[in-house]
This record gives sequence, C-alpha cells and structure tokens, in this order.
Amino acid sequence: MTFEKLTFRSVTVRSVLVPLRRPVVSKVGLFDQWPIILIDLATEEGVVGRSYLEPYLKHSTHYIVPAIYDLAEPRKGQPIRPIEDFQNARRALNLIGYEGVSMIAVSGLDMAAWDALAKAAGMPLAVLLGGSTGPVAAYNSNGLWLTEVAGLGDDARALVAEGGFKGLKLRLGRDRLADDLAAIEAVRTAVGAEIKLMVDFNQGLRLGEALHRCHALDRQGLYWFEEPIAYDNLAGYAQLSRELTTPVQLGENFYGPRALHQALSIGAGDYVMPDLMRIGGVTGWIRASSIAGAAGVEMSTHLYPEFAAHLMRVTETAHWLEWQDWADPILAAPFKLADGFLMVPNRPGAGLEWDEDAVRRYQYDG
Ligand code: SMN
Ligand code: MG
Repeated sequence: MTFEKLTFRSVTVRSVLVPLRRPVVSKVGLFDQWPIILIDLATEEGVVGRSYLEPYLKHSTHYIVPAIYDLAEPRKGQPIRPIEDFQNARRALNLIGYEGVSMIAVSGLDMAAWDALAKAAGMPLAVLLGGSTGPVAAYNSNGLWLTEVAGLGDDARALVAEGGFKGLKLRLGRDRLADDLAAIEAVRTAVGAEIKLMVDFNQGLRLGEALHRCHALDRQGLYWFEEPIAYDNLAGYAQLSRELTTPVQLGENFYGPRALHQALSIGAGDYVMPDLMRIGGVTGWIRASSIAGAAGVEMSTHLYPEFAAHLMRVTETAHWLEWQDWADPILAAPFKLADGFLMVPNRPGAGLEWDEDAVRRYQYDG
C-alpha cells in the first residue's frame, strides 16, 4: 500500500459577521455581532480542509487575512504536514514575533491542514489523532454577561435547558462586590446549587482589586475564578492561586504551548484553558496538552467547540469544553448537544462544512 499524497494548492479566506443571540457584554468588549474568518484550504487531490477563526474585532480581518495568505504562499505545491509547518512558521516568524497575529494565522492554517489530513484519511479528527468519537462534557458559556442582575435568573434557566447543561459561565467584576454577590445569588436561586458556576472576570481587575474581590467570593462555592487580572501578569496569577481556595483558571491568552509551560512552571493557575486560535491550532493544542498532562493540570477549552471537542477526546487531563453556538449560523451541520455533552460527529475531518447561503448573507469586506 502506498501513501496517498496530499498537496497544498491554495487557500481562500472569507470574513462573515454573524448575529449573536445574546450580545457579549464583558470587560473585553461589547459585541452584538461576531466576526468569523473562514479558511478553505484546497489540495491538488480535491480534499478541502476547513477551519475558522474568531478574532473578536471586526476590523482585525484587515491584518489577519493578509497574514494567512502570506503564510500560505510558500506552501503551494508542498505536502500537507502541519507539524513541520508549525516549526517552520516559528522560525520564519520570530523576526516579527510569533505571538499575536502571527500565531493566529499559523493556528488557522494548522487547523485547516489537520482537517484536510483527516478527511483524506476518511476519519474524524479525533480518530486520526488516535482517539474515538463520542461525548465531551460541556458547560454553557452563551450568556450571563455583565448585564442587569434582574435578568440573570431567566437567562440561567434558559441556558441550562438549551442542552441539559451541568455548568454555566457567569461573568463577574461589577463595580460593587454587592452586585457580584447579587448576580451569583440570582443564578443560584434560578438553577440550584448543583449547577457548576465558572466565573470569568475577563482580566477586568487590578491585582489589589482581585485580591479583595476574589477573597470576598472565595466561600461562594464557585467552580473556578477565570482571568481576574491582565493575562500576562503571571506573578500576580501565582499569588492569587496560592492564596485562594477556589481554583484559578487562565490560558485563553496563551500564545503557543511555551506560554502554558511558563505559566505552569511558576504555578500561575490551577486550571488551564487554551484557545485554539492562540495556542497554535491542533498542533499547538497537542503540545500544550502534553505539558498540562505531565503537570497533572486539568485542561478546558476556549471557543472553537467543534475542533475542541475532537481534541478533548485525546487530551490526558480533559476537563470542560466551553460551549458557544456562535458559529452555528454559518455551519451546514451544527454539532449536537445531549444531556450536557457535545457530541463529536462520526464524519471525516473536524466536521465543519459551511452553509454557503448563510455565508453569502453574512459576508463582509473586513
Ligand atoms: C469571552 C469569550 C469571547 C468573548 C468575550 C469573552 C470569555 C470566555 O473570555 O472565556 O468565554
Ligand atoms: Mg474567559
């Protein structure tokens, strides 16, 4: 049997702006529409690898899209080999820094390349990586923003009912401690004490404020404290992790697996939750998950629930998948939820196909 070659032909990148059912109201910004960059990687053999990126800022497509095309150019006619490409990109991009936009572009192409490989092999990505398809424990992160406390109870009930969820993410960091306490109380009253509450401060506090606020909330039975302070203040994270009983969660802003290694090596968090756009796509995730696994640190996902679900099936310390349905409007076959689990579909690749009518409806120039 000979190995079927898979050769990079070209890449097509489009941007869409989709409506959000519940606008994002957070310390990192207010968004009622969500930009998504769609990547189609065509091969000479006819297989098309697909991935998407969620760059938050709708105008950031001005510099992210050209970066993807630029990175793709030398790959034309080359075999699809994401791990080697990841290494080569690191070397090539260190001249301008391989974090930020560089890593975002690397990640987008990496995911599309892995999708192409899995499709060519006729296997779901989880299977290609040596695992299996099946359910992945998920919490619902679609709501409970920094909105009026009065509406949080109804929102929480609806969020649980959307998929039989056992966990919800609540955003905290209101000006007054009393309002954060009222928000927790409103959600607890609505959904009961059994539902896990992951709380996210979205880097909204300075270290001193975080010490006050998190100590004051430390006996509320919250499941984790996510990003209380600026993502790169690792010494501050280490102090919070040492002092607090509630586990400290960070990692959606790790750019590449080494950032995760650095954070864990100084005890900056109890849990980690890399984001596929920043950790380096599938390749970056595999490397990061080995480090977290060796350290015995539980690892959750951030955004990208479809690729993330495949990866959680092969992650040693797999913890919680963050469920957002934000890409559903442009997916031909959105993933299914059952009883708090996201189901990894039994189809080749990551399982992303675009609803082209929807893509036309939401496409923008960026
Ligand atoms: C988040 C994600 C996307 C937009 C705003 C906030 C948040 C999360 O950090 O972890 O879901
Ligand atoms: Mg977060």
